[in-house]
Amino acid sequence: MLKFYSNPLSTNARRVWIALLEKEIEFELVSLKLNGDQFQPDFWAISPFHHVPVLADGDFNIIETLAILDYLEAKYPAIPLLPQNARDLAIVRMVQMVTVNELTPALSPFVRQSFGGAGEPEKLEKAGQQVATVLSFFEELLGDRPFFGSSSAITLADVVAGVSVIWLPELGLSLDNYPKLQAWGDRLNSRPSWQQTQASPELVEAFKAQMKQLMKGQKS
Ligand SMILES: N[C@@H](CCC(=O)N[C@@H](CS)C(=O)NCC(=O)O)C(=O)O
Repeated sequence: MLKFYSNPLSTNARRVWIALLEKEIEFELVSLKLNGDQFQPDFWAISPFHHVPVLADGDFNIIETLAILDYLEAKYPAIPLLPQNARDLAIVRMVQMVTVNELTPALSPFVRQSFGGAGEPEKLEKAGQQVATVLSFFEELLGDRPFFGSSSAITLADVVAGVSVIWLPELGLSLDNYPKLQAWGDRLNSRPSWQQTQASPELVEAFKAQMKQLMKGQKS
């Protein structure tokens, strides 16, 4: 059986977890705490950059979220998460890559701030503009369809972008100017795969408290 190395608070691992559930693939969940256990030799041997997620299929270990998603799609095509036609496939890839290359780095100063880090107004302003550019691009690309690149079924674009976009309000980044994305986020959040992989509020609060302590240590 597939082994899925994860952590309940990892956005990257959540993407793989959602894909596994959406595709109804059986797997064994191995949960890491990421409190140093990712540096244990056994795990380091399968994940050379000590990150989750990792998917182990027999003796084949796959790292990198997007590679894992592609592997699952190719090996388990019965419930597809990628469209077939060229235009929609390009939409899915654009959304995936813009999420990873443009949105994720822009969120760093907001994440820092949410953990009590020093707010750096210039950085926040610039990053806020970048987030707005991404959201406008996504709003346009989604159009009147329920999912990115599909009128009928969830795609890997929804899985990858959704996990980040639904988090934005918690970081103080409103979705009010993006009604289509807001409705799309609600649609994703109501799916069993999203609800099942939602980290518990207790876990989130404990993590925030731990990060705030760390930030305090860095300031003093
Ligand atoms: N590019 C990797 C990034 C994975 C990543 O950054 N994972 C984080 C959790 S979201 C992690 O394992 N951090 C622990 C560490 O780096 O020691 C991917 O897309 O899978």
